[in-house]
Amino acid sequence: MSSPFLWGVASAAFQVEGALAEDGRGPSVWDTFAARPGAVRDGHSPAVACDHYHRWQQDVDLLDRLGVNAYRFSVAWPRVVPQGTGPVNKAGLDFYDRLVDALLERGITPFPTLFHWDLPQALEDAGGWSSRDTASAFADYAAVVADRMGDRVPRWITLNEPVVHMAYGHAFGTHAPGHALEVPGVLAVAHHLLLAHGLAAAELRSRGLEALLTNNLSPVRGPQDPTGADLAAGAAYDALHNRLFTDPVLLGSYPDLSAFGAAEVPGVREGDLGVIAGSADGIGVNYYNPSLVLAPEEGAGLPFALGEITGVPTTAFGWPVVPEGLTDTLVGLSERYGEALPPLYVTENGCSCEDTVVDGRVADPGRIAYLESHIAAVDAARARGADVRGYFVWTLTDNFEWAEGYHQRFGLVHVDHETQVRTPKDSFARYRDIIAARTGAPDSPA
Ligand code: PNW
Repeated sequence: MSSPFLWGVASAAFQVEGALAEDGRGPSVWDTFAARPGAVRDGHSPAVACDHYHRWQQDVDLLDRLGVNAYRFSVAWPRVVPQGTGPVNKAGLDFYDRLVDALLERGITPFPTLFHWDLPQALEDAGGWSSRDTASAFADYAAVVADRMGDRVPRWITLNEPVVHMAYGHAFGTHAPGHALEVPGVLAVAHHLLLAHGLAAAELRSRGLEALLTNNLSPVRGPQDPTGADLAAGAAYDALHNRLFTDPVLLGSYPDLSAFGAAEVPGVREGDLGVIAGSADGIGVNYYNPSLVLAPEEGAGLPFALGEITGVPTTAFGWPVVPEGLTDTLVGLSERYGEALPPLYVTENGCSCEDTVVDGRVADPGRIAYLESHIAAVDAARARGADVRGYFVWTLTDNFEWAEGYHQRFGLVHVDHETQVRTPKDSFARYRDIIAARTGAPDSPA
């Protein structure tokens, strides 16, 4: 019997939980980074976020009302292993254990992610993702969590969006841990993230569990009349954004990174690619928008430049709305990787939109249009043969949007961050109706 198509929503521990110093949680790189003046817009604090750590039952009730059959959340490494390695914090594991049971009681499949950017600060102090040891620490932590919940949770995502964590956290310095490394240092971070995935996948699989890797993918658009230099720039961007983490896992080799002046990826030891190759039982795709890639100016630091996609609507975040980009991404993966590609899951898709309160209702027509068009884009990809097994809206509740603080609202549920009152938006009702209409015949791409 094939399992039903998963209709879900996604969240991440640091963005919703709050309670950063409760029940033995250790500090993470995001606790530290968010406290730096200027790091988060208007100095917004993640200390409370959606207070999900205390209000999780209310949030599970919302999931139940929404009618999802799956929920993607992340486990906070610093709650489970506060110092990154060493003693396990039972209270931390208990929290996720209760959440898993509450989801299962309502027929909702838990779809956890083990790392959504909240590295224990103690590991950062020991070198973070620039250190190979962080990869083995991650595998040990994955084993601890799997031993506790693997009896009820068969499918695990190891890392969320390593490309964004690498680029924003370690090259631009706009996300935690806030480093601005040169190309070799950035690529070493990438390799250690991949190694972490591979080692954790081995732990999960040895327990009979599935290991998935989720990344942010962004199909490359060129200018109307591309030159050879534009095409070369597009290929370089594609290698970095879309292939750096996928090629090693699916093909066992790194893409050509010579445009970045990197003859090889630093830190790769004999046997590493063997650990990484074939280590995914599914690929999670987080899709928000395509990228317009152009030839760089002479003497620019990177082999590409990013342009602005015009002529389409934009979200409140300023991101262009291009649903066909999701079809292109899913079909493109199938074409590029063929038989080597495991099942696909759209593990995040959604938008930051302006909400208007009308008669106590939160109207968000922009989000409804976004979701409808992107769900249609998934259908189109499935009709063209892409093996897509699930779709997760980012996100359930308006939450802490990293360096943007509470300014970007991606939720199906409005959260008043003063009172923590949750109000389902119009898009919540619309998504509920879509799910209800389609869970009758879940596997038909209709
Ligand atoms: C993802 N970009 O982050 C993350 O997985 C979520 O935690 C986040 O809330 C969500 O998307 C919305 O931003 C991204 O600038 C951060 O391309 C930045 C980008 C993409 C994704």
